[in-house]
Amino acid sequence: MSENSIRSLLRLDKSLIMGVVNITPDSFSDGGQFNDSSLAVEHALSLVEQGADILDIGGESTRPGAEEVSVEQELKRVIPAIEALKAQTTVPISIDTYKPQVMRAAVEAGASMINDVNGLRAPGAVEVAAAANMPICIMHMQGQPQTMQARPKYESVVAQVDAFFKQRITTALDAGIKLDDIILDPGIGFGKTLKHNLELLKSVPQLRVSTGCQMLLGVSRKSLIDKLLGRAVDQRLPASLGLAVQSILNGAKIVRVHDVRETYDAIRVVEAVRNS
Ligand code: 7PJ
Repeated sequence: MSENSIRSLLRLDKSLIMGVVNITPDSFSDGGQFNDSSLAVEHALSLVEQGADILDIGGESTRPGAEEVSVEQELKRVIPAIEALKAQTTVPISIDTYKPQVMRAAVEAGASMINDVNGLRAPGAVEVAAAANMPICIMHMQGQPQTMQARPKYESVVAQVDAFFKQRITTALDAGIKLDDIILDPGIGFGKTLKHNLELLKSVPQLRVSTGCQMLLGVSRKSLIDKLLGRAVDQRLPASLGLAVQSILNGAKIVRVHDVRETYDAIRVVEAVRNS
């Protein structure tokens, strides 16, 4: 079998753009435009044209307050899309799920990365991720999507996220996941106030050194931009680009974004300066 392509990308001296492909009727930032599988595939292929390095396919919204969907429903949304994309592009596919059954089926259908907003905490998730033998993003979330923004509370958000990462790394390594395959994400907007989000964004260099892992940041169109600037979701592109650039300059390896073309340009000019 050929080397996992995301592993090769992770070794390159290059920032990676993960394009968001939501296949949900309630996904908050694309208004559910892509809730049909074939529309989602078309959208994903346009993100490839725009410069996406990785496609992140998700079938359950984890936006604050969103409802859970069943395994069957989630499979029906994501598996046909992954199969269709495998036939039409070589850009690697990440599966955005916390459900081990969906992880396993997505990997069988051709996904080559797992993106778990729940940090492999669902029963069986660590085992499925280990068996998949591929890069895995472990995200921090306080609480559950339904209630996480009700009352986020930390003594020290950075210390607690750092401790969570270390605990999850230990669990992942014990299950046989390779350290180089672990990508960490502080989970901007997942059980955090504006202050918590800003502190975490500022602490990316420190979290990287402390854990030794590569980092992924998801800031695109998030509500912290509204809290800072009072911008509706369709007015958040400039601030999203600012945060993506900030994340890359702070050492993040991957940014997860909706606006791939614009992010591509922003990041390539930053890299040109860095590599000059
Ligand atoms: C994130 C995610 C994130 C990772 C979502 C949205 C909400 N996965 N899935 N990191 N956010 N790893 O797209 O705004 O920040 S769903």
